[in-house]
Amino acid sequence: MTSPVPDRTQVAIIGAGPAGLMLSHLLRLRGVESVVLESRPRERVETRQRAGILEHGTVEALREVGAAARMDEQGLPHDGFELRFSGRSVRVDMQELTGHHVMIWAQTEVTKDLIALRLEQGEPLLFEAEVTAVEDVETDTPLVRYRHEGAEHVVRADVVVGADGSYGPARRAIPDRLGRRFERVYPYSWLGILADVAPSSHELIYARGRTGFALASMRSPSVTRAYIQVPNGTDAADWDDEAIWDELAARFALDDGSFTLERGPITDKSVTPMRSVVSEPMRHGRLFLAGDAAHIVPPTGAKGLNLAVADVRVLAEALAEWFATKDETLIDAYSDTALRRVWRASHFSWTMTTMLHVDPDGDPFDEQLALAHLHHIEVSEPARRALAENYRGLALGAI
Ligand code: RFL
Ligand code: PHB
Repeated sequence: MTSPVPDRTQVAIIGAGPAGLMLSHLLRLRGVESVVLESRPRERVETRQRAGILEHGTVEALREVGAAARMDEQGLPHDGFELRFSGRSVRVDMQELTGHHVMIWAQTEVTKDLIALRLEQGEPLLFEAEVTAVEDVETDTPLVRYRHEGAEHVVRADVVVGADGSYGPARRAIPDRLGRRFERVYPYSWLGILADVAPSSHELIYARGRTGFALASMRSPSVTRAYIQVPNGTDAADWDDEAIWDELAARFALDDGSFTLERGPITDKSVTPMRSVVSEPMRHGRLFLAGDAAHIVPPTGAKGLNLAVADVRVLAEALAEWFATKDETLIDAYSDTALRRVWRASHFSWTMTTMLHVDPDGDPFDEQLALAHLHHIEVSEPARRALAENYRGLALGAI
């Protein structure tokens, strides 16, 4: 049976998440062909509730590839965010402290626009195409095997990119003896909700409540996104709507009574475990890893999607240079270059996570350290600036 997409290409990309889709567009702009294979149906990829915050570099990349029109019209630029603890509030003014803002624009919308553009361009992107093996990555003609509509197919390429998320097969093509894996599992999870009600605050609120973390975010002026810390193993169905709103209200409460939480119908509930993983190196022979395939951060720092896009911005440049000149300098540097940002983001995400969550196995000493950290941010402008600089993300090349 003939393959539904070309069976020979320059770059075979596994995964149509933000990393794979963005890479396909950046490569096309640089004159490099690619094929994108995605195991899930299109509708599933476009509706998975995930990230909400885009750094400036991610916004720029969407503009560069021509997938920013809706974001520029409907996205919500945010100049700052709030931290709450001990019944009081501190504002971190990113714009004033760093000269940059971030954009609220959901991952679902990012992927919708990247997919629509790719299909409009008539470029190869196949859904329900599950990659089952990545082979020959130590040769000049690596290949991927995939299954589509019950038939087995092969794509041969010059390069394979594993942008297949945290459970994809690409990483397994790197022999264990050549790599290292670093992992931190946190002793809590997030219960996330979407609700048809206007956000209670015009900026995000990250709160360390007495009983745990809470985050107030949004998807639009009429849709609230919020999260609360819950024990690992929690089933979302065990939380009824009233209990979620009560817990959010308690964790965001201010001593002066000035905060009111708006409640409304909850349309989506899900639980996300909190963990951090880094797999090194991000390259083996002709296989390159990008995004969650190589690293995961807990969402407290809003870095996952932004790291995925930063990886492929570096990778697209490196691959384009190599295809054009056969100069290997940039592709050889890819893993180290990407990992410097990954570890910066891992440290920042760990800092935000431990500062704002209540560790169920912790003791009063841990509690006081977290509060001392928050208090430092409250009283010190340099401390706020460091936090703001990490949150809005360092420019490409600055790390
Ligand atoms: P993805 O998005 O997981 O995409 C990988 C794709 O690969 C496909 N795949 C395969 N395809 C073919 N064959 C196979 N064998 C395959 N195996 C897998 C998958 O179906 C999938 O479509 O990874 P990518 O592109 O690296 O993007 C990473 C981001 O999705 C992730 O880091 C963020 O969502 C993390 N994240 C956040 N990041 C931010 O930057 N800001 C945020 O505010 C933020 N909030 C969040 C988040 C993640 C969350 N969850 C649910 C983990 C909030 C939450 C709750
Ligand atoms: C979200 O809006 O989903 C969101 C915002 C900030 C985070 C994590 C998630 O840190």
